[in-house]
Amino acid sequence: MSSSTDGSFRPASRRRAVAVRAVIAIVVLSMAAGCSKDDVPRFAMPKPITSEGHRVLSLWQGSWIAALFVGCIVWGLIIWCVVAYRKRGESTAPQLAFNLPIEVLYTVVPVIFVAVLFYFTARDENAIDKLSANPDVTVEVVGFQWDWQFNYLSSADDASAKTLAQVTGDNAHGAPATLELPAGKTIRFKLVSPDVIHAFWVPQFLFKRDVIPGRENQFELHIDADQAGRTYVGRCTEFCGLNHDQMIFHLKLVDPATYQADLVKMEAALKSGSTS
Ligand SMILES: [Cu+2]
Repeated sequence: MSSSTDGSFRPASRRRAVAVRAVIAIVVLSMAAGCSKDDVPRFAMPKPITSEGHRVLSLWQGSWIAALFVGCIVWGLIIWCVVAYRKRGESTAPQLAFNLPIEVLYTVVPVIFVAVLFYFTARDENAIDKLSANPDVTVEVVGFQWDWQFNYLSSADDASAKTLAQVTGDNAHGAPATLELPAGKTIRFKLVSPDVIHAFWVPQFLFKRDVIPGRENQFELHIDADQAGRTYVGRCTEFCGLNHDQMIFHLKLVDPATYQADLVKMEAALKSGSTS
């Protein structure tokens, strides 16, 4: 027992419980107060450059904050138990068989956490996997040992699509393919492979997908409008043989007018048989 500020006596355990609650409240309030989206750390993720990437980043940040919140409570309780219930003498500690309310609590609370994480993950996965009827640009991505070919298609419809332009890399001679895309537009990617499994990845997309022989994988990304003028490096992320590490390409983002002008040049190059 100890004396409180108003002169009355308050049990030490109650005082500790109040202190724990105060610490939790301070942590939660300091995380929430005055935090704009850009203030939240990215937890080792690159800065996203697509609408879908921003969505993935929010999910990643939310999961980390929830995990850290739970972690702080667990670490705090462990430290509290170690300090408050340390050995003080030779007498045997009280032997407790079970505590039903506590057991119900530590079963129900984790189930709620998992359900919440599942809900947000399923919601975002469905949104990211959605395909539009008429994307602005459709690119067939051919991953092969150990390079990339990009076929710009006239439409997303497999039956009627024609190849407008083609870019093929030559990583063996230090000339990776350049995938040029317009910023501010929706891009449909169709992934195919003639040989083994590869994986298409641009780190700043915060997204990657396998390139599988005999199966066409599709997805869409909407590139941020402020990305015109930027270039990034894309990679294969599925070990696909001896020169897997050299299987890179460049992503070049331009404004839509520049893209249209360059596409006309690439179409002319394909017709004349002088594609890169
Ligand atoms: Cu590879």
